[in-house]
Amino acid sequence: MKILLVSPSGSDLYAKVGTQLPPLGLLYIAAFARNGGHYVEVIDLSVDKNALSRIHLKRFDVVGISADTPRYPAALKIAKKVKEAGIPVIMGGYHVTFLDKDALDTGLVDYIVRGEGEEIFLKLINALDNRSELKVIDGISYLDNGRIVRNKSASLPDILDDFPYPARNLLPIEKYKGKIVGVPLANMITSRGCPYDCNFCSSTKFSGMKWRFRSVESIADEMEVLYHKYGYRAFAFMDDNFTLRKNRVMEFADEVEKRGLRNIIWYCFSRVDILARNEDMVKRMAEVGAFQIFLGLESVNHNALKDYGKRIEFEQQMKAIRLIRKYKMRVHGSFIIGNINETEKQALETIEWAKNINPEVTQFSVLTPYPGTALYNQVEREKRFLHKKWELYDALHPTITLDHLRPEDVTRLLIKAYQSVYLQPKRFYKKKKTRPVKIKRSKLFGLSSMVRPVSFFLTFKKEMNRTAALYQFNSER
Ligand code: B12
Repeated sequence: MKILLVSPSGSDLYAKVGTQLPPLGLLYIAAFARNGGHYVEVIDLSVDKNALSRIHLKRFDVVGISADTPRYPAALKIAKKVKEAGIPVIMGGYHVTFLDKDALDTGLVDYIVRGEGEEIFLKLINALDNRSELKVIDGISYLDNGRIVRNKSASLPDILDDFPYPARNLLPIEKYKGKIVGVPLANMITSRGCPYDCNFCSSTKFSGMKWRFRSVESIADEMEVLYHKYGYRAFAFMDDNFTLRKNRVMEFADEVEKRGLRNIIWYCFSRVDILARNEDMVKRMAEVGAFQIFLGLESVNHNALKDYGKRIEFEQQMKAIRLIRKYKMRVHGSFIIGNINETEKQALETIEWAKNINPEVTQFSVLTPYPGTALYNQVEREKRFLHKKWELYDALHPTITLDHLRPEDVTRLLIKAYQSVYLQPKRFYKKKKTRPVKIKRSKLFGLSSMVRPVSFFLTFKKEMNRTAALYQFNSER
């Protein structure tokens, strides 16, 4: 079959802060389909905005589209064009996994692939190719005479080492501007699943409680390709829990050294409790290039942490930050504004705390109910939805009614939060204690690291003002 895979364009704001990266999920799907003998092309509208109008859709037998929640409306627009060309549409990704019926009811989507899509998509394509039975394919939803057929969920792939690498060569990789401290960044996934199940996060519902992981040899093999063939020196491990098992991190460090992957820097997601109890692991990570660690710090308020189901304590938050800095790495701290019963005072306490910690990268998100999460179900139950304008579900816009804060308060607090952290004078003059990077980086890095926070803040504020007009705050409660 001739397959076109499309990644809709995301918010420009994320690209502006250096997170423009190839869509790994779609590239995994592409690799599987290609290995299954199909012809595949991929377009990513975030880097090539006009790709769709250039492409002759009738050349393809089927078009697959990714849809996380904020990009779902854009995904539907693409689906409309594809359907107008008479080509069947398959949609996959977080949003449609949980709201498959909504998508099918639009009449713009023929099949939904629910959950991790590699094996399911290939089976579906083969079935369409051979005109064989769809009801035996686990993990898909479709309409049959106007009625939704939701086949049972597929079992999650266990042996990730057998997966082909994402088909990066199907995209113009050099066009991606994702960088860390000026060094171009390659993104990778080394594990799937999460046993923590925080109430605002989609990962556990999507990928299961069981943590499935690649061997350190498999990770290093892919890194070698990225290092030698593509020339990358910076890596971002985008799994929810790169550090879940200490032994694997320690073995990974040995493997990186054994392979001679020198002068690299890397980034990963972790949890404060795991770091706080494993100083030896933190030290070892730094020795083999760990440079920046993402921590879901969320809130300084104990009750909020409890509501989020984070299972972390203040002491662990502070210790993890101390350890990261002790070994001269950078903290990427992520905070949440707008817990359902948060007061202005509590939100300001978290903002003040963030300002004091002053993570090198600081991210504030508005608590947002993503489909499939416990939070979404609570908001539905309590009738707290302000709107379902999915494009505004980007964690920068209010979407729910809170007990004490109005939507405009949340927006004001979010602006204040970014302003308090990024525009504080010490960010501009204080010497960084991070270990030096001995890798060639873009010439303008020094200048851009000064300008970027200001430019980010101005763009962010403009975006806030632009979108404030988009909603009518119909607080029904
Ligand atoms: C990296 C990342 C980003 C990067 C994206 C850059 C990039 N191209 O990788 C950046 C930093 C920009 C980003 C931003 C945001 N992100 Co983000 N991100 C992730 C993260 C950590 C990893 C993504 C990844 O590579 N996954 C690995 C691949 C293999 O999985 P995948 O992409 O989901 O693809 C699989 C399936 O979804 C499915 N599939 C996907 N597309 C298709 C298409 C077809 C046709 C088929 C059949 C199947 C299919 O099959 C794929 C293979 O198994 C995930 C968490 C996670 N564990 O996935 C969150 C996640 C995707 N992000 C999320 C969110 C909420 C956001 C933000 C909205 C808010 C924020 N502040 O984080 C923003 C805005 C995004 C936007 N679209 O504008 C949520 C999405 C929830 C939802 N319902 O939409 C996630 C799941 C985090 C979470 N746990 O809640 N993000």
